[in-house]
Amino acid sequence: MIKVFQSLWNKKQEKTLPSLSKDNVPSHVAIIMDGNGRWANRRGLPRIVGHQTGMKAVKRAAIAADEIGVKYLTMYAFSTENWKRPKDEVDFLMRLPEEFLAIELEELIEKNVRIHMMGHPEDLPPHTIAAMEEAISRTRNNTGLVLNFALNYGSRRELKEAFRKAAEDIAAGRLSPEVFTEEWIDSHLQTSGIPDPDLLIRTGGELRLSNFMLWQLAYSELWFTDIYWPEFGRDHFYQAIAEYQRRTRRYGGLS
Ligand code: V07
Repeated sequence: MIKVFQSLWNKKQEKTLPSLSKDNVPSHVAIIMDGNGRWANRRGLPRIVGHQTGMKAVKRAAIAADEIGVKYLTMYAFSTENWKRPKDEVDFLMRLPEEFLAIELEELIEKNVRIHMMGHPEDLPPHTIAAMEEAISRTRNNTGLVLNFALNYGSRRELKEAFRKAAEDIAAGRLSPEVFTEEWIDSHLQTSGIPDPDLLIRTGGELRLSNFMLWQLAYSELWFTDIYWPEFGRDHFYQAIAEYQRRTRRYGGLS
C-alpha cells in the first residue's frame, strides 16, 4: 500500500480501491479520453457539455497519477482528425486549454507539475497557443509530474515529419544511413526526452489506437474500459494501475 494516499483514504475508499504496490508504478501513462460526446447524448445534453465535464476528469486523473508517483501523464485532448467536427464544437474545444489553466494552473504550480505539449501548434488559434505557452513557461522548472497534453497531435504526421527530416539530412550529407537508427527516430519525435508509455488507457468502449503514439506504444500494456471519459475517476484510474501491476508483476524483482 502506498503511504501518501493511505492517509487520504477514507473507510469507503479503502473498500472500493484496489491495493496497489509502490513498486512497479508505471512511469508513463497515456490516456485516450473518449466518450465525451456520447456521455452528453445519453443525457440529452449538448456535446460541449460532455467536453466541459471531461475537463474535470482531466484534473481527477492528474491528481490520481501524481499521488501514486506516475512521472508522465499524456492526455489525448485533440487529434489532427478532430478538425472535421462542426466549427462551433472545434471553437469550443479550443477554449478549453485556457479555461482549464485559468482554473487549475496555480494549483498545478503548487503541486510542482510541469505542463508539456505535443502536437502541431502552428494550426491552433493564437489564444490557445498563448495559454499553453504561458503554462509551459511558468512550470518549466517544476520537477514533479509531467502533464503532457496531445493537442492537434497525430502519430502518422509526427512520424512523417521525422522521416522527412531524415531524408533531408541524408540528402544534404548531414546524416548517414548508419546513424538513422531507432534512437535517431526516438529523438526526432514529439516525445523526445520522454520515455515510452508503460500503460495506455482508452475510455469510451472503442478498441482502437486512433493514430495515437503508434511508435511509442510498441511495447505498452493496453487497458480499455466502456466508461465514458466524463465519468472516469480515481477509482477507475487505480483499477487500471492494479491490472497493469498484475500483468507485469516482477517476481523477486528480476526481469
Ligand atoms: C479538452 C476535455 C477532456 C476530454 C477530451 C476532449 C475535451 C483539458 C485540456 C487542456 C489542454 C491543454 C492544456 C490544459 C488543458 C483540453 C482540449 C480539450 C482541446 F494546457 N481538457 N481538454 N484541451 N477536453
